[in-house]
Amino acid sequence: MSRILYTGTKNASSWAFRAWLALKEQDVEFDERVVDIRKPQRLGNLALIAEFSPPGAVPVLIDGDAIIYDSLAIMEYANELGDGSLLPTDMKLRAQTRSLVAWQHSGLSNLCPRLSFESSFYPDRRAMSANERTDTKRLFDVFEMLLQRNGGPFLVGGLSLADLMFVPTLIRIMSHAQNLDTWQLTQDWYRLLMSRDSVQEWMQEAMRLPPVFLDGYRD
Ligand SMILES: N[C@@H](CCC(=O)N[C@@H](CS)C(=O)NCC(=O)O)C(=O)O
Repeated sequence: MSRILYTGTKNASSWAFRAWLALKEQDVEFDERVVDIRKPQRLGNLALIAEFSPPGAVPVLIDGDAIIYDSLAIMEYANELGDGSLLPTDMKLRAQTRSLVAWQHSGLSNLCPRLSFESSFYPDRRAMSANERTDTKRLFDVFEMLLQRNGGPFLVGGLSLADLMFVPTLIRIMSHAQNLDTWQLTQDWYRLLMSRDSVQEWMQEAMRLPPVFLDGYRD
């Protein structure tokens, strides 16, 4: 197999998760090399990645002589290698999908840095702060509106890159949130995503790993 995806530790690497999901969902064959991104070995392992991929980060996909780095580039490439169904054919819906993808990819909110992907797997999780609840409301209101307007079951109708981009974010939020009654469509959408073979495969492995504890979680 000349196609190799370098991913990260499965309970710590949300960006690698997204790229991996797009390849799986498009039935693209690839070999996987898991890079241990936990400290203290993180720096040394990523230095090895930097020898062939300028950002020195995961994910990175090697396909023959092409080196494709950054989750979003890999997701788009996976879609093109596959049947292209992860971006809608309708131009406006496609632009909407790309807006959602770009929103997540460019930071989304203050939610992700403090509510790390790693923390989704902690046995003893803290309650969300008031700010985190406010950010969740803002985001979930958007999801609820999109699921209603586009008719579901996914954000823009059929499964798209936008859904896959948000999977790790949903996992972070759902593992910490308390009362989600206001967002019934969003809950159904989350359950549907979590039931997919691709998501299950990654998560089953992630849940078997020892938790990666980060500083600042309880501050
Ligand atoms: N924008 C990049 C972010 C990738 C990223 O931050 N990956 C983490 C692991 S999930 C990493 O390798 N960080 C090391 C670094 O950026 O130096 C992408 O979307 O792929």
